[in-house]
Amino acid sequence: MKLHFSPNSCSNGIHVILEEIGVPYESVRVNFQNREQFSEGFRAINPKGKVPTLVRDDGSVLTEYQAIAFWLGRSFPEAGLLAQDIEGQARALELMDYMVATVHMRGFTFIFAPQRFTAVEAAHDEIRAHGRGIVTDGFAQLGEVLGGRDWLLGDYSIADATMFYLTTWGRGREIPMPDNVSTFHDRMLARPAVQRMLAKSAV
Ligand SMILES: N[C@@H](CCC(=O)N[C@@H](CS)C(=O)NCC(=O)O)C(=O)O
Repeated sequence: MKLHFSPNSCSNGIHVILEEIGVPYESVRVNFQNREQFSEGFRAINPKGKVPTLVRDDGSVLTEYQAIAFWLGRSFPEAGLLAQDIEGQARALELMDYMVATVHMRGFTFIFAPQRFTAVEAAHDEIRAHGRGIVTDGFAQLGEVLGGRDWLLGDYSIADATMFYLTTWGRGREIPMPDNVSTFHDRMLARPAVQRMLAKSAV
């Protein structure tokens, strides 16, 4: 397998999942600074120009975060990163969809890239503030799900690897998060798989 990733992006979550699984894979950096995601070479692999992009051993390409995480969880059950039963799988998808489609796409993207939504510079602060509201609410909701447990669904899962990329961004932007979410982030940082991912993706 080959993961096309960009450091400190949402591909960090998939990168962690691959490290947790422990099978051999190659990681290939897509250099956003050079706008490599828009290059002909990368577009030939993923026409959407996004990471994470996973090239599987049969050469087929899988895109979209939740699909990749679900496929990895199902394909490597021995790693124990996804419940075997349909209820547990639906709960993992429910959480990941909220984290990626809402907290990331409707929250952090507004904070990081308001210029994508309007060229009117005077409106950028308002767009950023809107994003911060979505993210702050997101962390509060995720904190409710986590409660007093170590991991979102009880057992460590693909959902936790996903929350880690959001809490990393949240720490970077000093976005308030409930204590249990902040502690969750530190718990993730202590995992050897996370440390390996951070070392491999350091630029
Ligand atoms: N819906 C996509 C979103 C992925 C996404 O937004 N990736 C960002 C990095 S966090 C990206 O590749 N951005 C490059 C760009 O938009 O130019 C997914 O779930 O995989």
